[in-house]
Amino acid sequence: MKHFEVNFDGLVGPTHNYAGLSFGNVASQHNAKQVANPQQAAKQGLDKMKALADLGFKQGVLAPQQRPDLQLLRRIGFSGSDAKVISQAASAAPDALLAAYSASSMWTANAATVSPSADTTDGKVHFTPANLTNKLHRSLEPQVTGNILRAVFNDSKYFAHHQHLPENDYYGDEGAANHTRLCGQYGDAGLELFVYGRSAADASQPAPTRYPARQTLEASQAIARLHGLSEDTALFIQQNPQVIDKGVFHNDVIAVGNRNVLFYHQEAFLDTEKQLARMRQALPDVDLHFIEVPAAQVSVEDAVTSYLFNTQLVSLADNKMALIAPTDCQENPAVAAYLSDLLSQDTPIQDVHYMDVKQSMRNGGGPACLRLRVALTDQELSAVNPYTLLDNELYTTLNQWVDKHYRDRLSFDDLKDPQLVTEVCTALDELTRILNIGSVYPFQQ
Ligand code: SUG
Repeated sequence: MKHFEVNFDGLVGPTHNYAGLSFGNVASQHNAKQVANPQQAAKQGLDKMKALADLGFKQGVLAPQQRPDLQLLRRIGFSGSDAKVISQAASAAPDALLAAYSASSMWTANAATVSPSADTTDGKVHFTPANLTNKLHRSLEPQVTGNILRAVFNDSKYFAHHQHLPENDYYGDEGAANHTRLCGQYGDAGLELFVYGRSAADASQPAPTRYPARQTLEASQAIARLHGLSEDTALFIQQNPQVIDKGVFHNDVIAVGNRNVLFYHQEAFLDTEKQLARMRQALPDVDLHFIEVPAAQVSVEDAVTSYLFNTQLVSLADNKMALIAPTDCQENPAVAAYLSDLLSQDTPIQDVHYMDVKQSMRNGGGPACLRLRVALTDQELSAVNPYTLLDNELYTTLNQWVDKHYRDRLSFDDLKDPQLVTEVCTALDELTRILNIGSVYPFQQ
């Protein structure tokens, strides 16, 4: 049997904009109210997917969400025609209109947590959409995310889908952004690392004081239970609260793992040595490589602005690996120097490929935020909806679809235009046919 890690990237939706919605995410706050270019954002994302596919990796596409979320606006008291709802919200509750319009589902690292079949007791691949309770605009995603995941992984013989966790910050869950997996080969049983920001039950535990900890220990434990992971298969690690307070709102902004390699910043975790010892103990037969980036070489601030750790760490031949990094890493002198030093060392990481995903980066979303990793056997892969797997034809079709339907500038004032609602629905209706995912959106039901 063959095994693959397939990256499912979020297709950037037609309403991509800069609304400053994410307190604790430095880029989102810093770039609030800039004019966005949804067309360029979607194309940068498609180019990243194509580059990975061209390197020989399996690459999938996840559809964006329906925006604006008119159900949110109606639920908070706006009524009448869609146009009236939008114009009323624009003057009486502009923040709610911005939340309703966010294209944040593009960051599919936050779509769900996925446990591969080699780790789970029933031998199925398990999916739990993230509830994303910490931010209003993101809390609108889990239901439709679940619909989309079911339409892509649509075979109960191989895939188990769970409902998202209860919608309260006690069970705040941000999905795969706080989850990584160490293993020998993708098909071997692995160790799933769940990184949380605070304990909801025990307020005496360390927690950040400036910015929110979005993921709780209780949420991570619930996901491990739902997915049928044993005590030996799940390790719960606390993120260093001080780095959350410096803008590390998800663990994938400060650490990334792939197979036998964990690449992380010196200040990423609490009790780092103890946790590394546990990893070694849990995987005695795996030749683990812990690549710790010293704060003296790359500060947490440089990691946050460059997204050095929001890189995709991918496997090449002969147990070598490459980083898929944002071009911002080339532009930061400390990070560029670190990477050239890293490549001269004897570690599995032997190459770096740079991608321009600046439209997404300005909202705090790097290459790794834009993808959900799913490790699959060849049998499981053949049960995936084939229309969502990227090849040259789908790349061309999706580019044409973007050209036809997307605007090349979007500002807050543009969100008041009721024509945008119709434009998005027309585009998404066509997309569901391209990706053959059925009626996943509220407007189609
Ligand atoms: O949740 N930004 C996203 C970025 C998510 C990045 N994902 C990972 N690290 N995996 C967030 O903060 C900003 C939207 C705005 O301000 O318009 C936003 O939602």
